[in-house]
Amino acid sequence: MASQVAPSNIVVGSIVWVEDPEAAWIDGEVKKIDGEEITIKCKEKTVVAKASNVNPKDPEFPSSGVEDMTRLAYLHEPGVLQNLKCRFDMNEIYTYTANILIAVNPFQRLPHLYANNMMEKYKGAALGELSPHPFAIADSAYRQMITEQISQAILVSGESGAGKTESTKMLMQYLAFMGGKVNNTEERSVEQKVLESNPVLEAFGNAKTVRNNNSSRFGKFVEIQFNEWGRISGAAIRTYLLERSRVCQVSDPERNYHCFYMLCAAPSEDVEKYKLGNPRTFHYLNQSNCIELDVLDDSKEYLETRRAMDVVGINQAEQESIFRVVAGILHLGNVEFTKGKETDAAEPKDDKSRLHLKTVAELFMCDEKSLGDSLVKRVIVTRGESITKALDPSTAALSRDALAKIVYSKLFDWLVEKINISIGQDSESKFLIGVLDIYGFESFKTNSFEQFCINLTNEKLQQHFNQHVFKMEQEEYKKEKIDWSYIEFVDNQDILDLIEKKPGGIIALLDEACMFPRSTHETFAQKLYQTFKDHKRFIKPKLARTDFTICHYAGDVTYQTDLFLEKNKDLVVPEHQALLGASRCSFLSSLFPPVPQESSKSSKLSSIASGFKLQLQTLLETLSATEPHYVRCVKPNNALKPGIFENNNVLQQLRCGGVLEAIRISCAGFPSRKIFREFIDRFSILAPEVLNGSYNEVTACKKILEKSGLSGYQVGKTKVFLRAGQMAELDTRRSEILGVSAKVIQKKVRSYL
Ligand code: AD9
Ligand code: MG
Repeated sequence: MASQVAPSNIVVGSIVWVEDPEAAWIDGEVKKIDGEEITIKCKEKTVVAKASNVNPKDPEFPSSGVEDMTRLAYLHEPGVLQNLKCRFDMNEIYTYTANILIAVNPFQRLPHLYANNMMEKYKGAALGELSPHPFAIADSAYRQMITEQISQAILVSGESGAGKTESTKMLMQYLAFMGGKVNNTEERSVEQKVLESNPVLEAFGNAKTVRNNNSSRFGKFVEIQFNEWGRISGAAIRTYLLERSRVCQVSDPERNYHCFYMLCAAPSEDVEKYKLGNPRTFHYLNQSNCIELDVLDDSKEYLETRRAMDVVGINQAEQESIFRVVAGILHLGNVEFTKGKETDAAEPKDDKSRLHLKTVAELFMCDEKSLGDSLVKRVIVTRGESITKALDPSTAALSRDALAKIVYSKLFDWLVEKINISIGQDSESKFLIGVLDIYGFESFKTNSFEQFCINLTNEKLQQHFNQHVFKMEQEEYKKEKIDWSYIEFVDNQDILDLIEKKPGGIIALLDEACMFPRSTHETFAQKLYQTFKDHKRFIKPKLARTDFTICHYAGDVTYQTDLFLEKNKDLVVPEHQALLGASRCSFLSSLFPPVPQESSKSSKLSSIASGFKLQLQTLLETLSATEPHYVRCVKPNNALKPGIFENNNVLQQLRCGGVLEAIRISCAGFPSRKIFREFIDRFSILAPEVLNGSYNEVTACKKILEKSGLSGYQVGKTKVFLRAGQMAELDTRRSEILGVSAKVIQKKVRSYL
């Protein structure tokens, strides 16, 4: 971020921040200035730096930092970082940037932040009056909904393990507290069901990864509906892209979904009923050495999950079926295949595999022979003739995994739908508050289709954020006809076009490739190279044959196309469909309703990427009808440990979340504004003569401002626009005149920034 203070402010003897490859920024004293070169004596070394890499350090930086970044004397990268770190060291993990809440994950319980009476304290307090907190954001959303009668959204973002889900739970808890009813009946209230949906969805949709012991492997938008009295009257949960591959493939030291381990640790009667036992005996779990987690007691979690399922309205019979199916998936994973004696056709490897197959048939309540056949045979229809083809062992294993994945993902969707039905929607609802907990930007060593979809999500949300923070700001200035040299911001529309333009974007080309039986990831990659060879945001990496790079707003990401085609096909193998559709377990058969003839044979492809794109479009439409609030979560270290704050790591996340950019824009412009009438009501005391009746509103405002001696402000058509800090200055003067202690006012003025 460019310095806002001209380097000419830096003289010999100034204390400055200078860029450092390890610590990001270090401080020291200027010893010599030689044109563009500045020599700085830091604690451990002397650095010679270019003037553009040096920023002034605030000599009066308060030892406890500031609660709102916009109050920093110098608003630049090192200042922002110093403030966050200094607060983090005092266990103050929340900080505002105007009305964006930055939350740094403490990786430890901090009781002072979540004491019992905290929600009561935040109720009705203006944003900024109390310490920064998710409760304050939720309260402000709730109050705006009531007073302005507009739906609200709280968008929580950040990388994996940054604390999105924990923050989301606090927001929901607060909204339930504000909008809940006194409930004297047996019936569970809507808000109880909403809150208890969390442990249920976490049991089936969260897993331990290297980045987070309780990583959500799906995105979630919870829409809480309110009636005209501001009481919760319904809710809807929408989920996005559950990671399916985890059901069959777990890399060390990660885990599969929590529910599998919970079930293995269930009370003995359940374990016996489902023929389970040591999780290490199951292929879908033992690919990783990580089975138990210190932080999670699977047997306790099992009982907790069952209890939460009761609350959200999943009855005992349904719970039985769900866990029976989960157990069936584990047994399915243990069916191994080998070549038959005479042919290459796959058959179960040994008695053990046959026994597991039998158990799966029992648990799935389907015919054992049909189950076996559905794994090792395919019926191919060509020109009206059907031929049965035997699969080889490795294809049969893939078929087995495909079955496990489709059953699990349908089970997850069923849970979400069931919870939604049980909570109930209020179609008459006047307003809603949506809370979005969705995966942050991802860039790993290898990036596949999942990262591609996740990063598309982030591009869309970033555009929404840009539009809100930047475009709204500029439009307001334009509308008010005030002088404003347009601050440039990086619009990412070109990246969105590259990905989702129809026809011609990457998703369209991917769908096309999926429709042609001869396409491979090689032909797909070639097509991308040809189509986008001149696109600014697309790069063919030098040595790569099938990889491609997208220049995302948050950085370049190189994707490996190997599994793109396979992962994009949203197809249920007809044999699996027929098998499970005929299951005697009504729960399982309901997950596979008969497919209408038309669509089963039509060549139209059902594509995951296109489906997801549509889902995102709906989400963005919902969001655009709301007033957004932002919570940006930051992960201070990759060790997931308390007390460690890694500067470079944090900076990177602030950049990706657009936080630094938002600060710059907001402070470079006019962050405080007031309509004329309100301005006069508040500040006429600074120039009482304006009240004598001879001034219209505009001139009255101008008069007050002139007398105040401020400069740089602007007077628009209906509002006064003030620069950062000026509202506070006016308030201080007002309070001096009123004789009110400046201290009290100082505390209040934060809310105007
Ligand atoms: V992921 O994209 O779903 O992998 P999240 O959701 O961003 O990720 P999560 O909320 O699950 O991260 O937080 C990770 C862990 O950090 C939690 O399990 C807690 O152990 C820890 N955490 C996060 N926020 C807090 C907090 N406010 N107080 C204490 C926290 N611990
Ligand atoms: Mg999460």
